[in-house]
Amino acid sequence: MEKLVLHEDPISGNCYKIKLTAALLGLRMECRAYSVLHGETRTPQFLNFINPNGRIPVLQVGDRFLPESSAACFYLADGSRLIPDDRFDRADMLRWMFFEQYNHEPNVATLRFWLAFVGEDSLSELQKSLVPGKKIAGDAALKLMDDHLATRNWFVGESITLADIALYAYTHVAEEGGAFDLSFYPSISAWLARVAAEPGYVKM
Ligand SMILES: N[C@@H](CCC(=O)N[C@@H](CS)C(=O)NCC(=O)O)C(=O)O
Repeated sequence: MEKLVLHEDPISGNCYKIKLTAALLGLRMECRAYSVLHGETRTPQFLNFINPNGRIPVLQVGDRFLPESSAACFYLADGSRLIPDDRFDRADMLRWMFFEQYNHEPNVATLRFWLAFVGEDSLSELQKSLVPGKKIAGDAALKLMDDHLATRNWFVGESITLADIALYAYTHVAEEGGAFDLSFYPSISAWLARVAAEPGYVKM
């Protein structure tokens, strides 16, 4: 495999998904840190050479740049045990990764970032007005996950896949900032412990 460099911010769960995928697969990857809070992904240099979308994570493979956490995880895990062999299960794994990006991350991750890192007093009026709706939508996503996990150990199939990694990243830190209480979701809590017990697991 070509040299791998992760352009990241250590506070970001999107970046952690890629680091956890690499760790579970025993892949070596260099990390370069940028501060989202200080706007370091919005410099002309970053926009011109790393990601015109101004966001981390970006996985650099040799001299090519791959933004979007799900795409980067897929690149690393292609052909590995983290992607199911079965055609339906493979599509079902993508279903949960799309769910994570649409229903989970914009609510659970955004509220963590706003409340635990930006601070409630520093939010704009627009952001403050969005907090209650994001809390309702985030709890709906967590409830759906908890119901799914009530009868199974993993999101898809009989072992950990990228679906679990994608959803684990922001779920295990969902309580940071105080918007969510994981004690309401016992099946999620048991699943979090299963992920953390995987050989090669690394903390965020
Ligand atoms: N859909 C993208 C989301 C990336 C994203 O939102 N990155 C945030 C940090 S987690 C960021 O770079 N924010 C900085 C900014 O928007 O200026 C992914 O999954 O990688």
